[in-house]
Amino acid sequence: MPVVTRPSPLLPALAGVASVALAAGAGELVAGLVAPASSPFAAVGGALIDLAPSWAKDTAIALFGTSDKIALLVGIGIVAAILAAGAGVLEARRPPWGRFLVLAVGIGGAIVAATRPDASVASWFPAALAGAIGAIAIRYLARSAVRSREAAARTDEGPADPGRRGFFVWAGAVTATGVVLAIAGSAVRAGAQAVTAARDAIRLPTPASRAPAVAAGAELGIDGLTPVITPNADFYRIDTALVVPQVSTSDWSLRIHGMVEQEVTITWDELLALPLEESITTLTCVSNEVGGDLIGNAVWLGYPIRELLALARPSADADMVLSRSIDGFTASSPIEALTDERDAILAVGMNGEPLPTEHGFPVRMVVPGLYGYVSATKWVTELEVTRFDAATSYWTDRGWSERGPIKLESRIDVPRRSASLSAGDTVIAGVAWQQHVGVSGVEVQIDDGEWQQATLASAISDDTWVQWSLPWQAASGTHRLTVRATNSDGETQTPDRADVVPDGATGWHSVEVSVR
Ligand SMILES: Nc1nc2c(c(=O)[nH]1)N[C@H]1C(S)=C(S)[C@@H](COP(=O)(O)O)O[C@H]1N2
Ligand SMILES: [Mo]
Repeated sequence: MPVVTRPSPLLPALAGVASVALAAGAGELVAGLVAPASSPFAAVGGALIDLAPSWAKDTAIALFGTSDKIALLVGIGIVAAILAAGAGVLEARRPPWGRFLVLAVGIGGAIVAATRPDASVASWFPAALAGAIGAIAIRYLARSAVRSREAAARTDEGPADPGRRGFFVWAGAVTATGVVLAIAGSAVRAGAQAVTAARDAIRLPTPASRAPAVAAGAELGIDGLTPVITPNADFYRIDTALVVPQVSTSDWSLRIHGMVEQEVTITWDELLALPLEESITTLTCVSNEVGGDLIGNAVWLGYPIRELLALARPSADADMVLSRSIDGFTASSPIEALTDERDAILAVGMNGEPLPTEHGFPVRMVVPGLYGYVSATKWVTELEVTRFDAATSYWTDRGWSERGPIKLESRIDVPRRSASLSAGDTVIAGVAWQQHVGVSGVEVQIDDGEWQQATLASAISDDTWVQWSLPWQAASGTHRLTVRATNSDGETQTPDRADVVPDGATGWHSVEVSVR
């Protein structure tokens, strides 16, 4: 008969610490990947700094000097370890309360991270995931701790028994995994910060040729109407990158190869030394629904792809250029769109700044007139000159059309859908586009009335969208407003509704508004 003693809390406490180490490491890595600006630890630390009374901050600074933040993180780590040990003991004695405690701390961390001033949409995720991983880990490790203790009590083999050894191996492996994940997380974050810092330090050269000044009349200045140039922060973002690629300018180069007489490779410094041109081009996503907002217009700075291709001397048989990004995305562009007179460029600047990382830093393609999926490769590193019958690309492999010329479309921005406004003088306004063709007119229909000519703002060029407006004497009641554009070839936008797959939506945009 074994001696009855109160079971030692050591193993369950270790189980708790190991589980939380794994959870914290996973949280740090996921934070590094999805929300580089924040980690659960940094978020909780930041919140504590903000919440701490000033005497506490002063004491911390007096005690730790410039290491006060490290001291804070170490402090958070110690508190987390104590909580973790407690959760392990709790889980061993009163399951599932230990699990719940870990999960609750994770959710608390998620709430803190999501409410930090620099939070992004994904900031809550790392801590919540960490809580879930910690809860699962603690369930199994605490149970294994209890079992090995019971086995030890039964066999009386003491500390060397296999159950106990097994537990230590498991707990050690789980802890080590957590540490490795945390290191990977901080490496990812450091990489992202390094690229961001390098980007901030870049001074783009003065353009050799400027875009035509945006005429004052291009911006109608109507409340609620989309501005004619889209600020970078508001520019839509579409890509397949779960993690924004972090490409440093020193690592970047572009290789032009395939059906060419001369392979060409160009580095960042070489590209920046070329005479860069400014151009204004509206980008549109093929997935933009009628009335959708996957469209934006920017002043780009870049070098004509035409000139680089000329250096490589493409074969006359080539009809396509397959551009490839650092993360393996590919786009297949008709070679004529890159070699004709249009402003198809390798862009390095967007609205006066280096490209934002999520818009392709350091270098992307911009091609007027083609949807992004067949032209606008971000983080581009390769142009392969080839043929449509020899190669396909990321989206054409998935059922989207081989060719992606942008379709004629128009959109009502004001009044907003289901807006309610007062009767009397008001205005209907929006944007219309068919890049590289141009818009010559916009008409608006109110309910079943006659189509009325809207006023077009001055177009920047055929490669950009154009604003339009129409004064409206709104009578009370519910009204349906519909818009259609006519392009520079005299073709009027089709009313036929087409889905975005395989080559872009068509149909007229309508909004329903109620007038009081
Ligand atoms: N590397 C890479 N480039 C890409 C994509 C992508 O998934 N990966 N998506 C394309 C698509 S579908 C569009 S619409 C545009 C969007 O560019 P933006 O995010 O700068 O607006 O980028 C294009 N370039
Ligand atoms: Mo797209």
